[in-house]
Amino acid sequence: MATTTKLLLADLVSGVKHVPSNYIRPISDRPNLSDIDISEASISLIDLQGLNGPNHSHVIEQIGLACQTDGFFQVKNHGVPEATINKMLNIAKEFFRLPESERLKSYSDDPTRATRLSTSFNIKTETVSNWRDFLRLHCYPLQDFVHEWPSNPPSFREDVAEYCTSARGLVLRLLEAISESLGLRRDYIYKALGKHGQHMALNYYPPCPQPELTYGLPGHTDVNLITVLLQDDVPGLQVLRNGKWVAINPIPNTFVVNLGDQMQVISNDLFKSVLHRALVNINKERISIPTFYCPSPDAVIGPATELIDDDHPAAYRKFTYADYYRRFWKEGLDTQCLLDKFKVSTP
Ligand SMILES: O=C(O)CCC(=O)C(=O)O
Repeated sequence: MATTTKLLLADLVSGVKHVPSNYIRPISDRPNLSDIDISEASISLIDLQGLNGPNHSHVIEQIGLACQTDGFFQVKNHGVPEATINKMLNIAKEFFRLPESERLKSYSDDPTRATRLSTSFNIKTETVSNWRDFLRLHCYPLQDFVHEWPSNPPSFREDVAEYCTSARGLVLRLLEAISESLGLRRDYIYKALGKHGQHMALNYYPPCPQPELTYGLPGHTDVNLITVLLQDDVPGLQVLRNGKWVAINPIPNTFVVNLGDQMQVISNDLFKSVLHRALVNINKERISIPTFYCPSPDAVIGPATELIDDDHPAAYRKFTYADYYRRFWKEGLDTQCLLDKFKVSTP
């Protein structure tokens, strides 16, 4: 076979009939139908409209329960306008359809870059590749980063800025509700994040001729505080619940919310950062757009003092988010127990 110098998966595999060997997972680590939960019970869909009226406490209870049991929930009536969502999905699609030479202007394999197009997860450290290209953008504070973003398609910066500003508004409401559901002051989590950070990824999963051999993303937890995921109409996301994978199939105009490792730490293990993965599709490309909300690098993260007592000692030591984040990119997605390395050591 001729050698190729293609950097991005979409260009490398256009028209291939077989998954290249470096994308094939060992047999014990492939999407396996017997591991999939086909019962009806999916992840809760919570109506956020209720936060503003007499149902407020009920919605807070629903959020708290979902955070304790699944670490995942879906939201509707979330306040992000449908037009903003549609523009975001369309501009992402247009970006990944640009000619290779145009997309490659944003390419970098350096995970410390604030704006970069890359492939798989971390091609410098991983042994098996993932069936994904992604554009990663830092987006808060917006004015610090927007000038670095792609300027093609021409409305990219405007459409993405509108989306991420609105997504941030949703995250801030969720942070208040989650603080309240933990019995903390409503601004507790907001104030625990230093100057705050917001990143997003535009994930592009090309059609895959043998989806049973590989992953778009293998099982991983999110390193950040909370993720709000927008997905197009192609299924692929699965969440681990009681040892089985549960699909979260797309519902138009809703978001999937999941807690990341930092929320598990702040909640002193009351709330969970849960494994999830993305499968790929034989016929269809798929786009998903996670907004990763995070502490600023210098923020010191640890369990909320109010959640520590004799019966519930602090489960984690204090650390800076920069420390945690650096270790995440170094050790890779296959490290399922990064949180354990920040636990208070037991005698
Ligand atoms: O594509 C998805 O549905 C999940 C994406 C994800 O987990 C991630 O980007 O970390």
